[in-house]
Formats: sequence, structure tokens, C-alpha cells
Amino acid sequence: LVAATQRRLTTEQAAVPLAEMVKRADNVPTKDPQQVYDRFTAPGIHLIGEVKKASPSKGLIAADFPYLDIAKDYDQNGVSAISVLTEPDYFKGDIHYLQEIASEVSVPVLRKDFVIDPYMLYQAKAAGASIVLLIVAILSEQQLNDYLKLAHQLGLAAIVEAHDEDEIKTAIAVGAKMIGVNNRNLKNFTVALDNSERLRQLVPENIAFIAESGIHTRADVQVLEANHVNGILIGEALMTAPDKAAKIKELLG
Ligand code: IGP
Repeated sequence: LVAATQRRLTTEQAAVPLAEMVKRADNVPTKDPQQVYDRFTAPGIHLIGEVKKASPSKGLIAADFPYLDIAKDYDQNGVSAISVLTEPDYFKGDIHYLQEIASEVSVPVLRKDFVIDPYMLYQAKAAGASIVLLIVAILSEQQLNDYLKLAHQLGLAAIVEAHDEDEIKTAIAVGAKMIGVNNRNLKNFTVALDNSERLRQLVPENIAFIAESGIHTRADVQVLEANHVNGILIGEALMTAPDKAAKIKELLG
């Protein structure tokens, strides 16, 4: 995945060089990332609905993929943010999906990708994203530090993704204000919801804690609520639900 992202970056930067992307990002008004963080540390559990056509673990999730309608459906039915896959090779994502969606919805939009270069942060801002994902497992501590700072300078909030104790410690050490715990092991794709339950207690209350992946039912959400999780990131269960509004209602109770 990282190698594929590296290759993609080379192509993209040949088409639109960094200096031009920085200019495009500069032309987009800068938001206050603290507003995103406050949204998630507010009382209650907050849903991030994900727009995702395919994944390495599930293959094709949605053959029919009216991404803009799906995003509007989420927006109008109580999500706190919308996650849009922009990774093309494994998730059949596209930065242009995000760009269109960001211009049509009222909630903050998360660029869901494997950020491995500052270029991708400028690109996220230029496309209208409000949040980016920084994955501890694929970045050095120095990169995490630098990218988190740059994201904030650009007015982007960041979800720092961790999946074990050590990665949580790293996320806290670099100053993450929102930590996502992926219940899916990215190496073997197994899902363990108790990952979120176990790791919640390591994260102070002033940092928003987001449980990611493998959340399907109201019962799943209730367990996470009981563990004082601030946010839940749900893709597949929403993408495969014929009635998104009803599914969101069911999940949030
Ligand atoms: C959503 P699910 O199981 O509800 O479809 O998962 C989201 O958590 C998952 O897409 C995800 C992801 C990622 C994808 C979490 N972290 C990192 C790509 C990269």
C-alpha cells in the first residue's frame, strides 16, 4: 500500500508540481482545526460516515457508487463528519470524489488515504478537506510530528491512527488531539472491537478517541459508548445499507 502510494505520488507530482499544489492550497480559506476537535470531544458519540467503493479486505463493497448522493444522505441524517477514501489502487478512491463531496456537504470531510508526504496534505486542503488521517504504523515519529504541525498550519485537523499500546503512546507524544484506533489489523485484516475498549483507557479525556472499523450494529455502538468512546468511523455497514438514514438512526439509537 505504501509502495503503491509512493508510485502514485510520483505520477501526481509530475502532473501538478508541489509549488503549484501549495498555491492551490493557499487559495482555499483556512479553517480552525480546533472546531473539528471540539465537535468530537463534545458530550455524546459522534459518527463519521465513510464513502468507500472497495477495500483490500472486502473487495468491491458498492458496485453502484453514487458517492455524492451517499455523502449528502449522510450529511442530512446526523453524521458529524464524512470520510472519503481517496486511495485509487486498493480502495478505488479518488481525490475528485472528495473535492465534489466537500463542496456539497456541511460537515467536515476527512481525506482517508495513506499520507506519506507533505504533498498529500496540500492536496487535501486544495480539495476542501477539513481532516486528514496520519497512520502511526507507516510514519516515523519525526514525520508524524512534522505532518501534524503542517496539517494544523493548513487548518486541517488530524486523526492519528494507532492500533496498539505503543502506537497510542507515540500518538500522544506527538501531540495528537484526535486518536483513531483501528480495530482492523492492517497486516492480516482481522477485526477485534475490544481493541478500542482496551486502548480507550490509555487516552486522556481531552483527546478525542475514535473507534474505527468493523462496527456494524447498535450493540457494537453501545459497547463503545459504555467505554466513553467519542467517535465511531463506519464504512461497510453504512455503504451496504439500502436505507442510510435508517441505518444511522439504528446505530446512534
Ligand atoms: C471503516 P469499516 O469496517 O466500517 O468499513 O471501516 C474505516 O475504519 C476503514 O476504512 C479504515 C481505513 C483505515 C481504510 C480505517 N483505517 C486506513 C484505509 C486506511
